[in-house]
Amino acid sequence: MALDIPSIYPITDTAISGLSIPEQVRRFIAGGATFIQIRDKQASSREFFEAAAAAMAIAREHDVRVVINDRVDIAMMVSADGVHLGQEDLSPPHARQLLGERAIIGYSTHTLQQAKEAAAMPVDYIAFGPVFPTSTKDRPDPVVGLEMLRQVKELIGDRPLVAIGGITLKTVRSVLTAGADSAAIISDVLCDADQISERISGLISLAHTV
Ligand code: TZP
Ligand code: MG
Repeated sequence: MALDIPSIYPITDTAISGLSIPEQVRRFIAGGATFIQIRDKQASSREFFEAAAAAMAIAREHDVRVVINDRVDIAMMVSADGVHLGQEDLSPPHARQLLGERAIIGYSTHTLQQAKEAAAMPVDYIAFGPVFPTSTKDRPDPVVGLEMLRQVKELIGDRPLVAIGGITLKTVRSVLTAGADSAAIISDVLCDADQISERISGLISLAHTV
């Protein structure tokens, strides 16, 4: 069955928020998030594992799904719902072999060709971006824009499409209108640690108007 993914998909970033991963997850959930990615490019493996385990305990209390960025091993150890993989991570077929049929596997793509290849892989959603300029990612791929996002939606058919990169309260409607099923957002949610829940609920309300 196709993955049911909510229109707002927040991702943790400790450097931007200044908060621990469990605390970010707590605030995402308080704002109404139901599907979260745990991402931390700076933490050691041990720190990432411990933070992910603590965040999973919170998510489980609220029936919120969590995918782990990059790390299939940590996703398995903390019994996460799945992983989010990039072009340089373990490939989706190999991750599927380890995680089994029920795990959620998301896959980042940055060109039409990559999106087309992803559609032939055992992935539950395809992320495409950066749709807009972003300063969150080191060495980001070239900006793809809304028109290419539309083309990807046509290319991949029913596979859920997640737009990512530079999405804000001002632009979230545009990516959903262009065909994205979900908007993955880091900095616009985390830029003010005291407003994380409010920003999430504002984004969810906006998404409902599309
Ligand atoms: N992949 C493509 S752009 C990006 C990732 C992880 C960063 C998204 O962060 P932001 O702050 O929402 O632009
Ligand atoms: Mg990755």
